[in-house]
Parts: sequence; structure tokens; C-alpha cells
Amino acid sequence: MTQTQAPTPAVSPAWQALSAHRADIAATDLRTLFARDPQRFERFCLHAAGLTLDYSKNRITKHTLELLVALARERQLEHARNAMFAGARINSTEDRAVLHTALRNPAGSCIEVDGENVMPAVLAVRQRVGAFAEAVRESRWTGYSGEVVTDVVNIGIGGSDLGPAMACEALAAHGHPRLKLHFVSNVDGDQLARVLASVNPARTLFIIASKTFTTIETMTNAASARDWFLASGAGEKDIARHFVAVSTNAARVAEFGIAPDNMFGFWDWVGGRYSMWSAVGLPIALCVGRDGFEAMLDGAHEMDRHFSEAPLEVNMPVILALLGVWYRNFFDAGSLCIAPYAQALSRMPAYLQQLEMESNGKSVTRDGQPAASPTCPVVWGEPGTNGQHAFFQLLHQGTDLIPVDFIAPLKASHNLPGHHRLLLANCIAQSKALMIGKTADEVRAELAASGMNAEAAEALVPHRVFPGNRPSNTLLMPELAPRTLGALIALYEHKVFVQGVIWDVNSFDQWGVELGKQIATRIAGELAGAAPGDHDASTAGLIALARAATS
Ligand code: G6Q
Repeated sequence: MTQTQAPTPAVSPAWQALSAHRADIAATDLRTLFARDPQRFERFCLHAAGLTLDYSKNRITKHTLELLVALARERQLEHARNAMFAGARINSTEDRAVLHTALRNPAGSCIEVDGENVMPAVLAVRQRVGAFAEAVRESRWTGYSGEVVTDVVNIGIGGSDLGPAMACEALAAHGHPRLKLHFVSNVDGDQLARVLASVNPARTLFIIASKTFTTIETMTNAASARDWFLASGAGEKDIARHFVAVSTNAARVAEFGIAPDNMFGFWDWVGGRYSMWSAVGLPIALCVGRDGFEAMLDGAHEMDRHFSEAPLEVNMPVILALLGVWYRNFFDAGSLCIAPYAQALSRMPAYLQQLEMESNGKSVTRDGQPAASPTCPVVWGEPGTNGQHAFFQLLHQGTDLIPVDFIAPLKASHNLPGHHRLLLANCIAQSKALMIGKTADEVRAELAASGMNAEAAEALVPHRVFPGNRPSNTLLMPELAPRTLGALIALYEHKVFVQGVIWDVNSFDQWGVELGKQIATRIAGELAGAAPGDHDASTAGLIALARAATS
């Protein structure tokens, strides 16, 4: 049976069975499920590539999982997964293979695209990235005046920014002591201006990261950075020591004035948001070194192997994805909260927002029909414990069901005593509180014990009740290190892939970002003096105000 013959989700037998089963689950709460089964933690816990996933605090039974896995089989997940790993052109609207997994393959493997093994080119770029990173780190690569590099400014946006920015922040404790990494993405010059004000041109290396080398934000920032560099007294010939490019577009890179020797390439089968494993990861290699970067690739590769080899029932990305489908499609959960209990993972929610929402935020199926069921939820979050003092109120007592992914390293990346225990205690406490809640009787007993009179207590009871029964996953890793970070990111990449297969959407295009870009280009012309176009009254009014302010 081929992928296209899979029954449409939402009317398929597995979907119908899940719909019927949902009523049974709705009648049982998590407290009861835990009370009934002392083995529930062991039963619903997975270990892979150094990560532990506790998914026992979900509104599931063994039977729920059987039905969810049956849905995955019905959607021919294994077939789709194998096609991706083998280099099939599964990104059908762009007619491209999807091979970010090849970027973390070890030497000796063979992956063919159009009959050509891509691995020699992958390994050659990996080698150049590692060698360049080491030269900068070891001060063999210097600026034009012989000074060592102290600051690296990555100019890129979206997929050419979020992955490296997230990873460099996550791995800062493993970073080079001399090198400071900066990330500039926004066309708002405020961001670039602040970075430029803090660095010395003779000691700064700019990485211009753009797959297409045409993205307006990146090209605008890159041109301003080059002007700033030249205005500092450096000459055109000095650009070669201070500007490198990461791109698939050699011609545009040359046009910008960056020599081929300073360009690190990648390929059209690497999607932007899946590109941190390619030369786009150069800032990561500069931060943690060649070995660190390769350890991150190894961690991701270990997760790839788990995803491609483990039976669906014990396959971590598959389980994570199916739980997401369970809440999105059968409990109408419109959002997913990512709560990393690690300040170093502060960019992780933003990274996952792009990974999940740009990949699966679609409403047509692969063959262009309206999607049969809701697809990607809104993904959002903040690190704990900060979130607890902000939005967790709504998670505990709001009207919506919002599943949470808690993510925590078991060991600290600093040596301040006491902090990490408190951090972990809070992480564990939150998932327990969401799950267990607090009943009216428990509130009454608590208030009585505090000495409050019965009448006053009764008025407070409804406010202090926690419904509980709110689901979460907890993902633990031994420590936040390159290898575990690689595994963690690959886990979510594959989760997104699985959900795309279930929802029957193309997870690898992003046409939704095009329309705004086209209109912005037109309006930018009008703000610069071109005759106003034919606009609705709101747009015309806003353009008039912006023109008056910027002319
Ligand atoms: C990611 C998207 C998008 C892309 C940026 C930057 O999957 O395609 O976020 O990465 O628009 O594109 P360039 O790398 O081409 O500048």
C-alpha cells in the first residue's frame, strides 16, 4: 500500500475508534488512573538517546496508546518515515527531498538524491566548518590588523537564526571563553545598532547566513554591517578576514563581495528551520568547537536511529506526536506550552514555535484538499520558574486545557549551591499540581486547619479549587550538553514529522510567509516615495501616517 492510499484522517476507522474512546477517558481522571496502577510511571516512560520521557501524566490508558498507534499505522507512518530517510522528494510543493537527517550521518553512510550520494559533500562541508571554527577559536584566524576575534555576529533570520541562536544560548556553559556570539535577525536597525555599538570592528567576525541570500532583512543588515566595517577604517580587501557566508547561492554571495573560500555551502534539500545541522550551525561550532558540534550531530543521529528503528509503541518522537494529536484533535486543545526548566533553554520555545507552527500550520492536505481536522496548535512558552509567576495561573485554573512539555536537565551547568534542587523541585511540583489539582474538600480542610471560620472558608472554596487532570510530559536529560541538545531537537523534529503525516500536510514548505513579504515590498516602495497603490482604507491610512513620519 502506498502513502497516497492511506484513509483520510477524521473519517478513518482508527480515528472513529479514538473518538469513541475519548468519552471513556473523559470519565476518568488522572488521579484515578495513578491510584489504579502503581506501575504507571514505568509503563509510560521511555528512554532514548540519553533522554527520558515521562508521559504518565497524560489522559491515556494502554488502550488509548494502542488506538493512537493504530492511527499512525493506518496513516502509513513507517512508509512515510522511510521515504524521508531515503531521500524521496517528500516536499512535494517544492519538489525537494528532505534530508536534514543526512547532515548528522556518520562518515561511511550513503544517501542518494537523484542517484548521487550526498554524503561526501556533507562531510566535506562539515570538515571545513570544523576547521574554520577551530582556527578562529585557536586564534590562528585573526582580523585584518592581526587581532584575535572576540565577537561573532551571525546575521540571518528565521531558520538561519533561531537554531544557532537557541543552541549557542543553550550551550553557553560549554562555550569558548573568548568568543561572544551575537545574533542579529530583525530588519529593525535597533538590533544591529546595539550589537555594533558593543563590538570592535578589528576583532569582529560577521557570518551572513542565508540559504537564498536574497532575504531582505538579512541583506539589509549585512549591507549595513559591511558599511559600518568599512567606515571604521578597514579597506575592501579586509572584508575577507571579517565576513563569511553560509548559503546555497554562490552567485549572490560573490556579488555581495564574499570570496568562495569564505563561503560554506549547503543544499536545497535542507529546509531553513531544519538547517542548524548544516553550515548554518557555524556559530555553534565556533561556540562549542568542532568536537562539541559533532557531539550535537551524534546526539541527533542517535535519535534518528531510534526514530527509524524502534517499534512505534516505544518510539519517543512517535509517542510525543500522538499525544499531541490526542489533545489537539480529541480534546480541542488549541495550544501547547513549552516550559524548559533551564534558563539556558530560554530560546527553545521560540525555536519550537517555528519548527512546529511553520511546519504544520497548514489547512490543506498534501493533495490540496481542505484538512479534515484541526492541525498544529499554537506553541508558546517561557522558562520555569519564571512562567510560574506569570501565566501558570491560567494553566492551573483557566478555562482551556493546555498540555505542557516540561524539559529539564538533571545536573546544573553552574556551581551555585542549592539552586538546581529548587529548580527541579518546582518543575516536578508543577506537573504534579496540574495533574492532581485540589478538591473542594481538600480546600475546606486546609482552610479549617488555618483557623478560618466555616462561612468565610466556604466563600473562598471555589476560588481555591484546582480542577487538576491537566496533562503534561516531562523530558529529562542528564545535563544540557551538545549531545543531549542534539537528541532533544531531533526528537521534536521527528515529532513534527509524525504529526504532519497524521494530519496529511506537507511539513516542509512555508507558503504562508510569502504574501506578507510581497505586500511589504510594495509598501516599502510607497514609503520611499512611489505613488500610493490601490489599498483598503486602513492600509492607506497607515501608509499615509508612516510616510509622513519617515519622509
Ligand atoms: C524556514 C523558513 C524561513 C527561512 C528564512 C530565512 O524554514 O524557510 O524561516 O529560514 O526566511 O531564509 P534565508 O535563509 O533564505 O535567508
